Amino acid sequence: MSREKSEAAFAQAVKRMPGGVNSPARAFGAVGGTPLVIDHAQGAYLYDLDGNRYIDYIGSWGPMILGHAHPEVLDAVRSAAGRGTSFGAPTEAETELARLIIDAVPSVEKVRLVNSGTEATMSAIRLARGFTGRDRIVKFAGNYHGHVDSLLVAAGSSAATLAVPDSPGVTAGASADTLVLAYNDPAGLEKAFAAQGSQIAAVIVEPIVGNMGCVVPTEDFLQALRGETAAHGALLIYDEVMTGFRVAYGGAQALQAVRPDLTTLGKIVGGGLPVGAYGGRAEIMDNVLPVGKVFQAGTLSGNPLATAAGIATLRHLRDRPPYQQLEALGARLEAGLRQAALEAQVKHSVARVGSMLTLFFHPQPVVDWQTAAGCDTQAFARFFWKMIDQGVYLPCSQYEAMFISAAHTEADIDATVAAARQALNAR
Ligand code: HOZ
Repeated sequence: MSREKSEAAFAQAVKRMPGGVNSPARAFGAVGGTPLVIDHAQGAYLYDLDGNRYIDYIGSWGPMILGHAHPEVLDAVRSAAGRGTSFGAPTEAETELARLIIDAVPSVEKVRLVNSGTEATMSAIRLARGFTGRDRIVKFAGNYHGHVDSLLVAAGSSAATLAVPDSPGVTAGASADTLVLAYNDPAGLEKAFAAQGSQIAAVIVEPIVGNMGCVVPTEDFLQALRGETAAHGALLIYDEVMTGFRVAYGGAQALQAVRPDLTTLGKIVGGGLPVGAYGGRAEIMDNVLPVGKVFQAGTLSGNPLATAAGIATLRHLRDRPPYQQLEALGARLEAGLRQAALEAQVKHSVARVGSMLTLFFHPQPVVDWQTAAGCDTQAFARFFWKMIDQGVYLPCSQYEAMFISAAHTEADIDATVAAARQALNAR
């Protein structure tokens, strides 16, 4: 498999952009080698500049649940573009995307559209602080909430992958009010609230983690999140940038008994274009300017093209839900990977919720950052490249989840498992 054209194009990129990329998650930092430069994508497949085809399990890091270049999404974007690309004034389409989100996500009564998941979490944190009049924020080690200063502490995703969980440039002041606790540790949470409960504005959490690989919360942890925040007058923020419209149409909260106060969204809600959103109880959301005093703004927020892609994607997911099909494909992939790892005698564990999945190179289930950090990341890197060589494009880090789309077929899954069997046996 030649990758000459990718290599030449990336050499040009490196001269002009830091690391050759516009987001470090793409830089192959954890697996080594040169990133593939993508020419186009269709359905479940990516095609690089050399014409190689890959079964794609990144899905643009989550948004492409319908598969790439879905005709309904493309038609919606083309039609919106013909009417103008940005107005800086209200449109009916914004209200329609807001309606779709509110109808889908159980705890959301009002919503504000922004341009990315990072903007959504940054804004939700500011709103929580403004609403409660408190400063402290609780986050969990290995959870990632975008590159917001106050949340870029013990962060997952690229921060964990590239070993900069606490970034230079984040001032001590910006993170001084951030309290980092262990995921899935109700006792730790109770202790923190017992000591500092009256100062805590909010707890922000990935209700199913995707950013240290897929990590599933325990029922006790979820109950403690809701119980402790409610008892101390703090808000509970569910970061559903990854899980929203992914694990269920209504997100993780539709699968769990817990209802958060605020929810952040991104990825699928924009159908592959840049959209984020934050929403929650009207009583809280009405503290945002211009009704309330918490400032948050954006020239391209609710942009017509992005909104059109989001509406087309959510309508499809609502009217022809693929979630049973995704569950079946996910279960097939999980069973196949487990079997392949067992046969190859690879120490492993697998975590999955619907179409989000991680094969951890760790003998025990990964429940928090401490266990995640014990994964054999070198073994992962070798596995990654052996999969690439067989035409399977996995997330290029042990600490990212695989995403399956509705465009994947059983044949794609079976080909992936066959490739994994070979890759794991060839170590
Ligand atoms: N938030 C994405 C999944 N961890 C990473 C995408 C990126 O940072 O480029």
